[in-house]
Amino acid sequence: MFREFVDTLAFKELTPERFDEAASKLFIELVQSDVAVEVAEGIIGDLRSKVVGQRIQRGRSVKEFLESELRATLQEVFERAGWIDLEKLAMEQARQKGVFKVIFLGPNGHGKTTTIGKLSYRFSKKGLRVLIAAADTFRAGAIEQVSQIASLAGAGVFSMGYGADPAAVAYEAVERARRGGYNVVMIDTAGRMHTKKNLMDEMKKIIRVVEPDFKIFVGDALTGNDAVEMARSFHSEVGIDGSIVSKFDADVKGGVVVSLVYVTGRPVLYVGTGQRLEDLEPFDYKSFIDSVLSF
Ligand SMILES: Nc1nc2c(ncn2[C@@H]2O[C@H](COP(=O)(O)OP(=O)(O)O)[C@@H](O)[C@H]2O)c(=O)[nH]1
Ligand SMILES: [Mg+2]
Repeated sequence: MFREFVDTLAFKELTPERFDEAASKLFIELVQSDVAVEVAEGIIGDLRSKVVGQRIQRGRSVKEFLESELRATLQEVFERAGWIDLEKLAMEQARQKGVFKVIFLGPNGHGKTTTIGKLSYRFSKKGLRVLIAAADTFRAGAIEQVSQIASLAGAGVFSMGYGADPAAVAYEAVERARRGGYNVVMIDTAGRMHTKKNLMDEMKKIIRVVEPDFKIFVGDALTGNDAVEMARSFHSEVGIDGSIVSKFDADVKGGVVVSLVYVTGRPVLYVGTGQRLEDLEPFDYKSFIDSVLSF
């Protein structure tokens, strides 16, 4: 009895009403940071089921309490997805299997080819020999672009020209890599076909033929929900292992990272921070959460 009385003095219960009132502001904060609306709804829903009914110390505001719980919820989203040191994985697998095969997926213009150049550059500096498979045989200029990027990054290129079957290019590139003593094959793909179904079918075919060790989605931070929708499609059609978010140097709030991780359950490994080869940084979710929740 006495205990209960002390409790009502010391604590207040977080009722659904109190939660909804305070959470509507957090929801707006998330959306203003470019988190996709449905993802912000999902996160607030997760938060709701976790905290409604909890007792908050009197003197502590509901807002403060929810902010710290939201931080913890976001941390869980990132922790569940895990993090992978791709350079380490590439080195281990190249040692074990001879060639580590990575495929890059994502919409046209989101930064796949540029990102391949940046990663090749990082890998080359670690002593890995990288061969880039020019399997975007669709877009005009794609092969010239990849050749130029490869030569800057210290990587080789394998191409069979425009109009070639992308799966054949990827397959032959892996063969070439095995014979040529390369450690890593990075498969560049087209981001657009005549229809989305054609695109997905083509990606599935490449994946069936080369059985990549790692599938990376590349999404442009500036496009917001567009990148998230495409990531969802790629993930449900072929399954991705992680994402890289490009154009983080532009004035972005970064919520697209939260959306990608939430929707795919896979980590963001790096962010692109410019157009130069050096402009790729391993992604650190802890400092990122601080910047998204700027309260
Ligand atoms: N500012 C900036 N531009 C980028 C970044 N990544 C790619 N880009 C640019 O985005 C454009 C499209 O990139 P590209 O690699 O061709 O995209 P793809 O069609 O997916 O292969 C190019 O002009 C790149 O220079 C980045 O991290 N920051
Ligand atoms: Mg490209």
